[in-house]
Amino acid sequence: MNNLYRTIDFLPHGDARGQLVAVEEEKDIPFSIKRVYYMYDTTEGVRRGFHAHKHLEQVLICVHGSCKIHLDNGRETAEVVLDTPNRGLYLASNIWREMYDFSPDAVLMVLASELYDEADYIRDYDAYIKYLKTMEEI
Ligand code: T46
Repeated sequence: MNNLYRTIDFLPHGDARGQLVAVEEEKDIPFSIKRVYYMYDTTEGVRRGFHAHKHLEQVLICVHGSCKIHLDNGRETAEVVLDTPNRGLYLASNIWREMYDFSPDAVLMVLASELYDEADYIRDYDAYIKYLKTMEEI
Protein backbone atom coordinates (compact mmCIF):
# COMPACT_ATOMS: atom_id res chain seq x y z
CA MET A 1 0.00 0.00 0.00
CA ASN A 2 1.29 3.47 -0.78
CA ASN A 3 -0.11 7.01 -0.68
CA LEU A 4 0.94 7.93 -4.20
CA TYR A 5 -0.93 5.67 -6.58
CA ARG A 6 -2.55 2.35 -7.18
CA THR A 7 -2.60 0.20 -10.26
CA ILE A 8 -5.74 -1.40 -11.65
CA ASP A 9 -5.52 -4.54 -13.78
CA PHE A 10 -8.26 -4.82 -16.40
CA LEU A 11 -9.47 -8.20 -17.62
CA PRO A 12 -8.41 -8.79 -21.23
CA HIS A 13 -11.00 -10.72 -23.22
CA GLY A 14 -8.50 -12.63 -25.30
CA ASP A 15 -9.33 -15.22 -27.91
CA ALA A 16 -7.87 -16.46 -31.18
CA ARG A 17 -8.62 -13.04 -32.74
CA GLY A 18 -6.58 -11.07 -30.21
CA GLN A 19 -7.25 -9.00 -27.09
CA LEU A 20 -10.08 -6.69 -26.10
CA VAL A 21 -10.17 -4.62 -22.91
CA ALA A 22 -13.30 -2.82 -21.72
CA VAL A 23 -13.36 -0.36 -18.83
CA GLU A 24 -16.53 0.91 -17.20
CA GLU A 25 -16.95 3.95 -15.00
CA GLU A 26 -17.63 3.41 -11.28
CA LYS A 27 -16.62 -0.22 -11.79
CA ASP A 28 -13.18 -0.69 -13.33
CA ILE A 29 -12.57 3.06 -13.02
CA PRO A 30 -13.26 4.47 -9.52
CA PHE A 31 -15.10 7.60 -10.78
CA SER A 32 -17.45 8.81 -13.51
CA ILE A 33 -15.47 9.48 -16.67
CA LYS A 34 -16.07 13.01 -17.95
CA ARG A 35 -13.12 13.28 -20.35
CA VAL A 36 -10.71 11.11 -22.30
CA TYR A 37 -7.49 12.37 -23.85
CA TYR A 38 -4.38 10.70 -25.19
CA MET A 39 -0.88 11.64 -26.24
CA TYR A 40 1.19 10.07 -29.00
CA ASP A 41 4.08 10.98 -31.36
CA THR A 42 5.88 12.16 -28.24
CA THR A 43 9.22 13.81 -29.01
CA GLU A 44 12.16 11.61 -28.01
CA GLY A 45 13.60 12.46 -24.60
CA VAL A 46 10.76 14.81 -23.68
CA ARG A 47 9.36 15.07 -20.17
CA ARG A 48 5.76 16.26 -19.76
CA GLY A 49 3.43 17.03 -16.91
CA PHE A 50 5.18 18.99 -14.11
CA HIS A 51 1.94 19.70 -12.30
CA ALA A 52 -0.56 18.50 -9.73
CA HIS A 53 -4.34 18.75 -9.73
CA LYS A 54 -6.39 20.18 -6.87
CA HIS A 55 -9.45 18.01 -7.48
CA LEU A 56 -9.04 15.91 -10.62
CA GLU A 57 -8.75 12.12 -10.43
CA GLN A 58 -7.35 10.23 -13.37
CA VAL A 59 -6.47 6.77 -14.65
CA LEU A 60 -3.51 6.61 -17.03
CA ILE A 61 -3.28 3.67 -19.45
CA CYS A 62 -0.38 3.21 -21.85
CA VAL A 63 -2.41 1.42 -24.52
CA HIS A 64 0.62 1.01 -26.81
CA GLY A 65 4.36 1.16 -26.17
CA SER A 66 5.67 2.28 -22.80
CA CYS A 67 6.42 5.31 -20.66
CA LYS A 68 7.35 6.10 -17.07
CA ILE A 69 5.61 8.31 -14.53
CA HIS A 70 7.37 10.18 -11.72
CA LEU A 71 5.06 10.81 -8.75
CA ASP A 72 5.55 13.01 -5.71
CA ASN A 73 3.20 13.85 -2.83
CA GLY A 74 5.59 16.17 -0.98
CA ARG A 75 6.70 13.37 1.35
CA GLU A 76 7.61 10.51 -0.94
CA THR A 77 8.25 9.85 -4.59
CA ALA A 78 7.79 6.87 -6.92
CA GLU A 79 8.62 5.91 -10.48
CA VAL A 80 6.01 3.77 -12.23
CA VAL A 81 6.53 1.97 -15.56
CA LEU A 82 3.45 1.75 -17.76
CA ASP A 83 3.98 -0.88 -20.44
CA THR A 84 0.86 -3.03 -20.28
CA PRO A 85 -2.32 -2.06 -22.17
CA ASN A 86 -4.53 -3.78 -19.61
CA ARG A 87 -3.12 -1.92 -16.59
CA GLY A 88 -4.26 1.49 -15.36
CA LEU A 89 -2.50 3.87 -12.99
CA TYR A 90 -4.98 5.59 -10.68
CA LEU A 91 -3.93 9.03 -9.45
CA ALA A 92 -6.00 10.83 -6.86
CA SER A 93 -5.85 14.62 -6.59
CA ASN A 94 -2.84 16.48 -5.14
CA ILE A 95 -0.16 14.27 -6.67
CA TRP A 96 2.67 15.89 -8.61
CA ARG A 97 3.32 13.98 -11.88
CA GLU A 98 5.88 13.95 -14.66
CA MET A 99 5.77 11.59 -17.66
CA TYR A 100 9.02 10.56 -19.35
CA ASP A 101 10.90 7.82 -21.26
CA PHE A 102 8.15 7.48 -23.85
CA SER A 103 8.88 4.77 -26.40
CA PRO A 104 8.49 6.10 -29.97
CA ASP A 105 5.28 4.10 -30.37
CA ALA A 106 3.78 5.08 -27.00
CA VAL A 107 0.11 6.06 -26.77
CA LEU A 108 -0.78 7.25 -23.28
CA MET A 109 -4.54 7.45 -22.76
CA VAL A 110 -5.99 9.23 -19.74
CA LEU A 111 -9.49 8.89 -18.28
CA ALA A 112 -10.41 11.93 -16.21
CA SER A 113 -13.08 12.63 -13.61
CA GLU A 114 -13.66 16.25 -14.72
CA LEU A 115 -13.74 18.37 -17.84
CA TYR A 116 -10.60 20.33 -18.68
CA ASP A 117 -10.08 23.21 -16.25
CA GLU A 118 -6.78 25.08 -16.20
CA ALA A 119 -7.70 26.50 -12.76
CA ASP A 120 -7.40 22.99 -11.31
CA TYR A 121 -3.69 22.78 -12.24
CA ILE A 122 -0.79 23.68 -9.94
CA ARG A 123 2.08 24.06 -12.39
CA ASP A 124 4.78 25.34 -10.03
CA TYR A 125 6.43 22.86 -7.65
CA ASP A 126 7.03 25.39 -4.84
CA ALA A 127 3.40 26.51 -5.10
CA TYR A 128 2.39 22.83 -4.91
CA ILE A 129 4.33 22.33 -1.67
CA LYS A 130 2.76 25.51 -0.23
CA TYR A 131 -0.68 24.27 -1.30
CA LEU A 132 -0.11 20.95 0.48
CA LYS A 133 0.87 22.82 3.63
CA THR A 134 -2.37 24.83 3.51
CA MET A 135 -4.16 21.49 3.18
CA GLU A 136 -2.02 20.19 6.07
CA GLU A 137 -1.00 17.23 3.93
CA ILE A 138 2.67 17.63 4.82
C1 T46 B 1 -2.15 15.26 -16.64
C2 T46 B 1 -1.15 14.58 -17.52
C3 T46 B 1 -1.07 13.10 -17.25
C4 T46 B 1 -6.78 20.68 -23.48
O1 T46 B 1 -7.16 21.63 -24.20
N1 T46 B 1 -7.68 19.81 -22.96
C5 T46 B 1 -7.30 18.76 -22.18
O2 T46 B 1 -8.17 17.98 -21.77
C6 T46 B 1 -5.92 18.59 -21.90
C7 T46 B 1 -5.45 17.43 -21.03
C8 T46 B 1 -5.03 19.47 -22.42
N2 T46 B 1 -5.45 20.50 -23.20
C9 T46 B 1 -4.47 21.42 -23.77
C10 T46 B 1 -3.77 22.32 -22.76
C11 T46 B 1 -2.41 22.52 -23.38
O3 T46 B 1 -2.44 23.61 -24.27
O4 T46 B 1 -3.43 20.65 -24.38
C12 T46 B 1 -2.17 21.26 -24.20
C13 T46 B 1 -1.20 20.27 -23.53
O5 T46 B 1 -1.61 20.07 -22.16
P1 T46 B 1 -0.56 19.88 -20.96
O6 T46 B 1 0.63 20.72 -21.23
O7 T46 B 1 -1.29 20.11 -19.67
O8 T46 B 1 -0.19 18.32 -21.12
P2 T46 B 1 0.68 17.41 -20.16
O9 T46 B 1 1.07 16.23 -20.96
O10 T46 B 1 1.75 18.16 -19.47
O11 T46 B 1 -0.37 16.94 -19.01
C14 T46 B 1 -1.50 16.16 -19.32
C15 T46 B 1 -2.75 16.71 -18.63
O12 T46 B 1 -2.90 18.10 -18.94
C16 T46 B 1 -2.71 16.55 -17.13
O13 T46 B 1 -3.99 16.78 -16.58
O14 T46 B 1 -2.38 14.86 -15.52
O15 T46 B 1 -1.32 14.80 -18.92
